[in-house]
Order: sequence, then structure tokens, then C-alpha cells
Amino acid sequence: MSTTWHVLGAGSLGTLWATRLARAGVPVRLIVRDEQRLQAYRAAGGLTLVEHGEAKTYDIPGETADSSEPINRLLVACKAYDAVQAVARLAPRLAPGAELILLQNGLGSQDAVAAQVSQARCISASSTEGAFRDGDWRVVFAGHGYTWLGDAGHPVAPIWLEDLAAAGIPHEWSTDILTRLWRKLALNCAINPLTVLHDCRNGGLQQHHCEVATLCAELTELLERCGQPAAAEDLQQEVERVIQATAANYSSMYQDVANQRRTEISYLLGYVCKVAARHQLNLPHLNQLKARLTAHLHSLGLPSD
Ligand code: NAD
Ligand code: KPL
Repeated sequence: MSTTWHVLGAGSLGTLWATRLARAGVPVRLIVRDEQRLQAYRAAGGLTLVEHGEAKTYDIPGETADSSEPINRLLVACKAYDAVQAVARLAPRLAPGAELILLQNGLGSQDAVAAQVSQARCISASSTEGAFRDGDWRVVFAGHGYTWLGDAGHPVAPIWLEDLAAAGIPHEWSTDILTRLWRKLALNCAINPLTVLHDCRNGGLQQHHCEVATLCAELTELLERCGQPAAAEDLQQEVERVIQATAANYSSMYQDVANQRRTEISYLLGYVCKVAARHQLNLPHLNQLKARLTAHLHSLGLPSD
């Protein structure tokens, strides 16, 4: 019998992973916030994945953090700002040698989670897959992509990558996961806040070429100072390529703001500005961008942490 995947968070990515694993016959259990959510989940009859316009429901067993079964493998699929608290509630259930897969975007939450579960192995992921919720317990698979997984402290790939292959989750083990996380962070910092402030799709930033270039120059300086030269390589070119390739899309931060949802700013621009300050690096445009974004979020009644 293969090891059970506990999936923490029944949101977009958690559902996308849980349903594909269940479809492949891999044992999965879903952890929801509380007893009330558990009752609602059971009443819904499972998680629904909508793919190519077709909806299929998977009756994955649900539980709350208070359940007693030990956890050997935990997919942490909540937002970066919820990860530490959510994992803390599960820490007493982690079996010796447990593994956590952290799907959070940006940087900062991975280290914070790892610091509180020192007995477990934490594997970070960087994903270009796209999904969104179109109802409670229902997720639409919006963009096929790829997920890179890696453990900066331990380069050996885990055996359970077989489960991902069986589930048809495109993935690759990465021995330079930090480079990938930093690169994605830089891309997100150069694109996402500007799409919010200019109220535009990614392609709209083609009209703000100079502003994007200035941010890329500061991000490149920071990456090099942080010992991430590979993540800094041709950053501006890559940002321009992504802006063009995703011209018709709204960035994830734009969508959060448009839907009055809390953003992950602290783990994106906030993290970058904090690290720059730690290195005593003066990055005026990134700091100004953060101040503008913070003011904008406050004006909409949204938190800026
Ligand atoms: P989401 O908001 O859709 O889902 C998060 C879920 O976690 C919610 O259902 C929430 O209720 C649940 N949750 C939070 N705290 C919990 C707790 N203590 N116990 C149980 N459940 C809890 O978020 P998402 O879009 O799936 O994003 C998750 C992470 O993946 C983010 O960091 C995001 O940036 C990243 N990501 C998302 C996508 C995407 O397409 N959605 C793509 C790449 C990366
Ligand atoms: O990842 C993205 C996002 O919207 O969060 C892209 C498309 C790369 C824009 O930064």
C-alpha cells in the first residue's frame, strides 16, 4: 500500500493535485479548516475538477487538523500567509521522517515553515500550472504547466515522484530549486504589482517598458548580491518574453485585488525589499513600488501584509 498524501487546503492547487492523485488510485486525504467546513465538504460529495469543459467529482476522504492519523506526506496547498499557522496545527501529527511539499509562491514562507518542523523534510515547489475556483469544492484546470520540486539541503529525489508521474502531474526534480524560486519571484515582482497599479493585463506593460526595465535592473542587482547569479541572467529579456507570451492574461495579483482577496505581497515585493535592506542595498524603485502598492491596497480596504 503506498503512502497516503494528506492535502492541506481545498483551494485551486490543492484540488488540482488531490483530484489527479485520487484519479490515479493514489491514497489521498483532504484536510479542511474546521468541523463546519468538513460537514459542508461531505455534503458536496467530494472535490470536483473541471478539465476540458468536463466536470468530474472525486470522493476524497476529508478530515480536520484534529484527526489523529499520523501524517507521512503533506502537500501544503494554502496561501503563503496561511502556511505557518496551518502547518503548526499539524506538527503533532507528523510522523518521524515526514515529508512536506510546499506549493507557496514567493519566498519566506518556506523557511518559516521548515523552522517549525525541524523533524520533517521540506520540499519546495515552483509551479506554472494554473487553476481557479468556480464554486465551493470545484476547480477549473485553466493552464497546463510544469512543477519543479527540490530540496536545497538534500539533492536526492524522493521515491514518491512516481505518484506524480502516475497522476499525470508534469514535474521535474530540480537540484537548483532556489534559483527557480528566486527567478519566479523576480518575474512576479517585475510584472504583478505594475499590472495592479496600471490596471492592465500583462500585455499592457508593453506601454511601460522603461518602468519594467528599471525594476529589472534593481532586481538583477539584488539577485547577484544574494548569490543568485543564475536567477539574474537576462532577467529583463525573460520578463519581456513573459509579458508578451501572457499578454492576454491578468496576473495572479491583479486577480486577487480584483476579487477583493488578500495578496501575497509580503512574500513577493515585501520579501525582496526586506532582503535588500538586510544587504544594505539601496533599491529606490522597488521600495517606491512597494509603497505605491501598499497605499493602493489600503485604499481598497485590503491588507498589505
Ligand atoms: P487558494 O486560496 O485557492 O487555496 C488555499 C486554500 O487553503 C483555501 O481553500 C483555504 O481555505 C485553505 N486553507 C488556508 N488555511 C488553512 C488551514 N489552516 N487548514 C485548512 N485549509 C486552509 O490558493 P491557491 O490559488 O491554490 O494557491 C496556493 C498557493 O499556490 C499560493 O501560494 C499560490 O501563489 C500558489 N500558486 C497558485 C497557482 C494557481 O493557479 N492557483 C499557480 C501557481 C502557484
Ligand atoms: O506567475 C505569474 C503571475 O501572474 O503570478 C506571471 C504570469 C509570470 C506574471 O508574473
